Amino acid sequence: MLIGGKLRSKYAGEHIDYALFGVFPAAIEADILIACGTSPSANQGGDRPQINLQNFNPKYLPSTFSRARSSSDLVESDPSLKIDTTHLKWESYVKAAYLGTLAFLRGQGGDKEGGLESGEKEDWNLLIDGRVPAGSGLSSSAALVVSATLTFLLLSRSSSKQHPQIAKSTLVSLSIESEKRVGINSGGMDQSASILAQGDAALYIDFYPSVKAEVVRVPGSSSGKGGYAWVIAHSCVVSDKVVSREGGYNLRVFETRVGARLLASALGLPTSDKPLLLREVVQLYIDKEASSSKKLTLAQALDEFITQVDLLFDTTGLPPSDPSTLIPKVPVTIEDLVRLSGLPQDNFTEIYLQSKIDPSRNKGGGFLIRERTRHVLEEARRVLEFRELCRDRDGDSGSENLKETMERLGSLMNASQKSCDTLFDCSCPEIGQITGIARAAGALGSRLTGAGWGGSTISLVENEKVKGFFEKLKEEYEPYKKMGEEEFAKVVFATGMGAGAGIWVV
Ligand code: NG1
Repeated sequence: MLIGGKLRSKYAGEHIDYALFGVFPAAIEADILIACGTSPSANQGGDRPQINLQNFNPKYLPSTFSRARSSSDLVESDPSLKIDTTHLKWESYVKAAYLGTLAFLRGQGGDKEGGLESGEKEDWNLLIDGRVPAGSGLSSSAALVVSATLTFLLLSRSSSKQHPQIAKSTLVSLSIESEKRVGINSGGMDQSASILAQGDAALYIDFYPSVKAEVVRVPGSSSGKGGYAWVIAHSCVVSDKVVSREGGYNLRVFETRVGARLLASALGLPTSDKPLLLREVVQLYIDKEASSSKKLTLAQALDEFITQVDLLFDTTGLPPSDPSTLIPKVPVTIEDLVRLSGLPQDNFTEIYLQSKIDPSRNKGGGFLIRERTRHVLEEARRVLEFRELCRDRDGDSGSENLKETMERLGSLMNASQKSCDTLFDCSCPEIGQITGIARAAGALGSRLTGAGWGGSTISLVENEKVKGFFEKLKEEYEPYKKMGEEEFAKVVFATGMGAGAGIWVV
C-alpha cells in the first residue's frame, strides 16, 4: 500500500493559527510517500515484533522500534518508543504518529479491536520517500505525521480485518495532537491542509470555534499568457522549529497568548484560568458590543482592535516601544508580565509556562508583546481580505480587472512579509534577500511561507515572466549560483495546488 501526505504552502496567514484565526493555505504538488507492508516477525525469539523504517534518502538512517504489546504497554516500559524531544531525529515524527494512533485507538475502545496487540507476531515495514528538503517551511513534518498516522491506522485495522474508517476531521485533530509530541506547540494549519486540500484550489481554514475548511479558488491560474504562477524558492537555510523553539516558535506562542490576556483585561473582558487566545478575545468583544446593539463582523472588530492596540497596551502599563526601531525602551521581563496579568505567579506559570522559553533572543532581550499582538491582528485581517478578493472572482481568470486583483493579492503578500520581518521577527536576512530579488524580477508579491527563520518563500509571478524570474534568482542569490540545473529545480519551482492525503492499494 502507498500512503501520501501532502506538503503545503501558504498564501496568507503566518503565525496566526495558534491564535485560532483563519489561514489560507493550499497543498502543493510535492508529497511524502510511505509504502507499507507486513512480514512475519524477525524477532520471533524476542517478546515483541518491530516497526522497521527505511528512507529513500540515505541521509536518514534506517530505524526500528517495537510495536506495543498492549495498550498499557507504552513508553514507560520500552525506551525504544520514547521520543527524545531534545534530540529529535527523522523517525521521531513517525513515533509521534504511532503513539498518537495508539492513544486514539485505545480511547476508541480497545487495542484488540484496533489490532494493536502484537500477538500476531507481525512486523510492520515502512519505506518513506519525500522530494522536498526537510526544514524548507513547507510542512514536511506535518506531511510525514499525517501519512504515518494513516499508515498505522491502516495497518492496525487491516491486521484485525477491519476497514479503516475515520472522519477527515478526526484525522486532522489526531495528527495535530500527535505532532505536539515532538515538543512544538503548533497550530493546526499544516495538518488540516495536508488532509483537507482539494486539487486546484486553496483552503480557508478556520479554527474558531472548531476546525472547518472552505474550498476557495484562487484567480489567475490559467496556464500561458495572462495567467499567474506561484513560485516556491527555498532559502537553503534550514528552518528548524524544534532547534529554535525556546527563542522562536514556542516563544511566539507564549507572547501572543499573554498578549491576548492583557488585551482582554485592558478592554474589561472576562479572563479565565486557561490561556485565552486572541481570536477568543476578539469574539468576547464582538459579543459584548452586540449586547449593546452594535453588530460587528470579524473584519470590523479586527479593524477596531488594530487602531487601538497601542493605546490598549499603554493602559496596561507596558513600556511603549520606539516606533523607529520597534525595540522597547525597557525590556519587558517575565516579572512585568506576571504583574500585568493580575495572576499569582503559580497560576501564571501553570497557564502560560508549560514549555521552556528564552526571550534573550528577542531584540532588546525582553518580551515584545505589543509587536507580536499587532502582527497577529493585522495578519488575520489580511487573510480575510485575501479570501474576499479570491471569493469575489470565484476562480474566474478572465482578463477583466484580473491584473488589479492579482496586484492587490501581491501587495497583501508583501505587507505580510514586512510584518513577519519587523513585528514578528520570524524572517531572516536570506529570506529578505530572496523576496527583494523576486520583487525586482517582477513578482507582484513575495513572502516567507511557514514558520520562518529560514525555509522557503512564495512569490506571485506572471507566467510570461517566470523564465526570467528563475534566471534572475539563479544569478543573484548566492547559494543558487553554484547549483546545477537538477539541484536548482529541487529548491526553486512553480507549483500548482495538489489534493490532500490519500491511500493507494497496489
Ligand atoms: P511549518 O514551518 O510549515 O512547519 C509552522 C506550524 C504551523 C504554523 C506556521 C506559521 C507546525 C507543524 N506547523 O509551519 O502550524 O503555525 O509554522 O504560520 O508546527
